[in-house]
Amino acid sequence: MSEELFKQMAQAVIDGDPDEATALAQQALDQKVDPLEAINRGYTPGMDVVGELYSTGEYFLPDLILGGEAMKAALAVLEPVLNAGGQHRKVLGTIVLGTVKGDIHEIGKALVGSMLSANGFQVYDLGIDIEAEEFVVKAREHNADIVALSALLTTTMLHQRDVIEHLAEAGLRDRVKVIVGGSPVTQAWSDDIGADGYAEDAAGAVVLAKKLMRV
Ligand code: B12
Repeated sequence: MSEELFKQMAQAVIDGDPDEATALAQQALDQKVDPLEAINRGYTPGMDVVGELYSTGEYFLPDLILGGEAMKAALAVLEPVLNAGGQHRKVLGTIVLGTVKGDIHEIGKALVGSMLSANGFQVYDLGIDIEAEEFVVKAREHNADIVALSALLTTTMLHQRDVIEHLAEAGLRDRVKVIVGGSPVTQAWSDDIGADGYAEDAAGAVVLAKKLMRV
């Protein structure tokens, strides 16, 4: 039964229909479908189709925007449930998170932030289009254990390296771990720029952050 619901969720994103995406998210909660599964098997595959249609020239920028709006509408319903129960646990570590300079993709980054906080991390989400210097300032201010960098463009992933260099210049690199992610990012890239780890998705980010904090 969930398979059909997942297909409808993907379709709501492909159609750029926030109302339908919201209704389906509510339906999933009513039917006790795991919200993370709804995101990973319903809405995200829809986003992938939107991306493919955009790259083949069948969709244009407004279609990307509408797809993003539909996904955000669904997350607004699902994220509070993902976050529930994460409030009173011992803090596992402090994470400064953001999308790097020149990049305004926020959906995946926000999901990573929600999952990390739901799993016991204190997360400071700086937002999108964040300068390398700002990551350094906030890492110092919050005494961060981990800086988490999102990049969705092949052009902006280069700024992940800049942040690592800025942290080193500020003398923080030996006490702050850096994790990287976003669709063009790979383990090879993470190794290449000297990051401490890469994860493919939000659940993987939690596993990685726990591993780095040795919990
Ligand atoms: C929605 C979208 C947009 C929306 C974003 C809306 C928003 N509020 O975020 C808008 C319309 C603004 C947009 C703009 C652009 N976009 Co766009 N966009 C997308 C799209 C369709 C979906 C992205 C998304 O939200 N996915 C869903 C989330 C859940 O997945 P995710 O972001 O990958 O995140 C997951 C993982 O990557 C990982 N993760 C993410 N961050 C991190 C961080 C860490 C530390 C870790 C561990 C893990 C991790 O976990 C997340 C959750 O599972 C993608 C295609 C795609 N399939 O990726 C194109 C795509 C990324 N966009 C693209 C392009 C070209 C653009 C524009 C340049 C278009 C233009 N001509 O203006 C602009 C760039 C603007 C800018 N300067 O940033 C290209 C990038 C090509 C490339 N290789 O560089 C893509 C791949 C589309 C395509 N196939 O051509 N876009």
